[in-house]
Amino acid sequence: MKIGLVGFSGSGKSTVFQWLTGEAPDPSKVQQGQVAMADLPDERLDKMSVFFKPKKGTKHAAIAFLDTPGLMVDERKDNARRLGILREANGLLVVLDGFSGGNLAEQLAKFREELIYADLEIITNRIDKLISQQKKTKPAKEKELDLAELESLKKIQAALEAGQSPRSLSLRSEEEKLIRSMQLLTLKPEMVFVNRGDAQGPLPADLLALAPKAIGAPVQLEKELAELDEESRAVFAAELGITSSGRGQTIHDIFYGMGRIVFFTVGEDECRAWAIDKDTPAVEASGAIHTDLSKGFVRANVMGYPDFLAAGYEEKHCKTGGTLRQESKEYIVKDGDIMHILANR
Ligand SMILES: Nc1nc2c(ncn2[C@@H]2O[C@H](COP(=O)(O)OP(=O)(O)OP(=O)(O)O)[C@@H](O)[C@H]2O)c(=O)[nH]1
Ligand SMILES: [Mg+2]
Repeated sequence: MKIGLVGFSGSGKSTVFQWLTGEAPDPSKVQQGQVAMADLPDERLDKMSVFFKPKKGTKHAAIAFLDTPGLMVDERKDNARRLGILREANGLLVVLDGFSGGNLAEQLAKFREELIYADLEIITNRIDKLISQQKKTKPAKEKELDLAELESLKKIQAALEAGQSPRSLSLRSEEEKLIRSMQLLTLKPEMVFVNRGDAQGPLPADLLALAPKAIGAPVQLEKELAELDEESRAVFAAELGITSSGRGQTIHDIFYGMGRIVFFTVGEDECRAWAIDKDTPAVEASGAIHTDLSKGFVRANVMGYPDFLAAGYEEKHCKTGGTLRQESKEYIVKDGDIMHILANR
C-alpha cells in the first residue's frame, strides 16, 4: 500500500516522512516525489516470533510513504501537476501545519478544494474529448459507450463543481470501472494528520467535524525525543506533556484508518504479517501471499489470534480445543487471523 503525504508547502510533510520512515528527504527527488517504507509494528507478531524463533526471520507488514512537493497557496498554476504525482497512491495522508498557529479546519477545507480542482481539470478534459468524438463518424456501439461514460462523468463533474467528493455519489460498479484509470484524488481514501507544535489537548472540534478520524503528533518534538536515551526521553516526554504514543501508534492508526488489516502465517520457518483490505474473502486474501494460492485455493485452516494465544501458540491445542477452523473461499478474513492456506498447485 502506498500512501501519499500531501498538503500545502511547508506543512511538514518531509518532516513527517523522515519521522515515519527514518529516511532523510533527498532534495534531488523533491519534484517527482520520494518513496520509503515503514514497518507496521505488531506486538502479536513479535510475541509469536519469540515463540517460533523462525529460521528465515520475521516480516512485518509495511506501508510505503510517498513524500510529495507541497502545493502553493497563491501560485496554483503548478498544483494540478504536483498532485499528478499522487495518482498512483492508494490513499492520501493530508498533513496539516499545526505548529504555526493557523486555523486547521480552514487549512483542510482549502486543501480539499485543491484536490477538487485537480480532478475537475481531468474530468473536464475527458468530457471535452468525448464530446468531440461524438461529432466524428464511429461505430454506433462505440458512440453508445462514449455517451454512457459522458453521462457518468457529468454527474461527477457536477458533484465536484458543488464542492463535493464524488465518494458521496455512491457510483455504480460499472461507473467506477469507467473512471478507475483516471485515478481521481477525491475518490482515494483520505486521512488527516496534524503536525502539532505541542501535544497538549484534543484536536479542535471544527477540524474533527470535517475529519472525524484526524490524528496528530508533535513530530518535531518526537524526532528530538527519539534521539535521546530512554531515561531522559521519559523525563522530557512527561515534562512536555507528550501524550501521543508516538511513531508506532501513528503508523498503526494510518494503516487501520485506511481500511487495511493483517493476517499471519507463522511457523519455525518464517513468521509473517500480510496486509489486506478489510472484508476480504479468504480466496482473495491468499493472493497476498502468492497468486497460485488464490488460483488453486482449496480451504484455509484458521485460528483467531486470541485463541492461538490462549493455546500457547500450539496449533494442536487449538485443534483439540475446537478453535482451529476450516474455512472456505468466502470466509471473510479477520484482523490477526493465523492462516494456513491449502491449495492445489
Ligand atoms: N516548530 C515546528 N516546526 C516544524 C515542525 N515540522 C516541521 N517544521 C518546520 O517547518 C518547515 C517545513 O517543514 P517540511 O517538513 O520541510 O515541510 P514540507 O511540507 O515538506 O514542505 P514542502 O516540501 O516545501 O512542501 C521546516 O522548517 C521544518 O523545520 C514541527 O512539528 N514544529
Ligand atoms: Mg517537503
